[in-house]
Amino acid sequence: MAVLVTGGAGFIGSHLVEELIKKDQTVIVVDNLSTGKIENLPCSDKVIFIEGDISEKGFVKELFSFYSFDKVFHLAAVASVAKSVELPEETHRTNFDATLYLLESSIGKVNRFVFASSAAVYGDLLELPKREDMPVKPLTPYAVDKYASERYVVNAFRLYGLDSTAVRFFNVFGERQDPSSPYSGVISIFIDRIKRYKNGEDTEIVIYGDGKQTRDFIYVKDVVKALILLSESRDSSGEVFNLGTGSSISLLEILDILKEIVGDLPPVRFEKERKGDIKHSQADISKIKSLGFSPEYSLKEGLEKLLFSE
Ligand code: NAD
Ligand code: UD2
Repeated sequence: MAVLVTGGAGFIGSHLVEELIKKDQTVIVVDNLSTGKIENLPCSDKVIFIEGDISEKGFVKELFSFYSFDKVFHLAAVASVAKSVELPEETHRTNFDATLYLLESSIGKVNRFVFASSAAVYGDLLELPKREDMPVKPLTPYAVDKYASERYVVNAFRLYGLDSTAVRFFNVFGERQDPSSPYSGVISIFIDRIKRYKNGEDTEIVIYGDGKQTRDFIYVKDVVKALILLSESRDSSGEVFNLGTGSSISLLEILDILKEIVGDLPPVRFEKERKGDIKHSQADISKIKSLGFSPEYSLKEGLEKLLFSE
């Protein structure tokens, strides 16, 4: 039986697909290519790409009537918080309705269902590090949809016996993360600017606020390792897990590491702090560690890989 990866042509999804085919799985990728790219996918006869929109109920039904899936990794989403604020109804269809369509189709048919949630569900509550049993405060349509989806996902275990798990990603970085929007992951933007600068372009790094804000950055290969582990563990059913490294670092400290690796950096300009920005974020990862997970890559190793990749 095949494995379904929704959003498999996106940043994180494409790394997951790569790893699944190394494990000799046949992978069906469903993606509407709204932000994903076909070039992100490995060329392999183990990958079947279907262009489609998971917010169309008929499409999801047809997909499940045509294929049998052993596992579903549901990663497709409108991942931009800014877009969810701008277009709440449209993004809700992908970020929430589609989760229900996939869940309903999976009950009684699929052996494992893993859903990509987000640390955004914690909002701006101050207590750190974040544990899964702490209160949540979803502040944007994106965060509300992620939280509602994850409740449906984990409840599907209790109510219908679907082995389902929700994973709250903290700040993921790595190859193929698109740096083109100001709301793209900050590391992808920094690396893009450094590469341009090295190529002689007139460019700069912008820091919003004082640069002392901290985040828990996890390298994408470690995210993939965790997703596969969760999909193989019986103890993860009906549970929510944080996924980060368990430590956080400030933007200024990241710039120090980057300087250590590449020598000189583009000029740095400080801008006003962004509205809605949270100051600090850090995951408590004891729960996922108890299943045997530990991150393999240090931030510096991840940054080096990114800097020296194409
Ligand atoms: P991405 O935008 O690269 O990937 C999302 C993929 O979903 C894209 O390929 C896009 O084309 C596809 N997609 C969007 N709407 C679709 C639809 N209606 N039908 C079919 N495909 C659709 O983003 P990513 O960073 O790889 O994020 C993957 C998942 O992880 C998302 O659910 C995101 O919310 C979550 N997440 C990411 C981060 C991060 O740091 N990157 C943090 C928290 C959560
Ligand atoms: C992440 C998610 C977002 C949402 C949020 C919830 C990403 C890309 N974004 O936002 O979707 O889930 O968490 O809390 O994963 N910054 C700069 N210069 C830049 C770009 C960013 O200073 O050129 C700052 C930005 O203002 C913020 C920090 O860097 O303080 C991290 O920004 P981000 O967009 O990478 O991630 P975050 O945590 O704000």
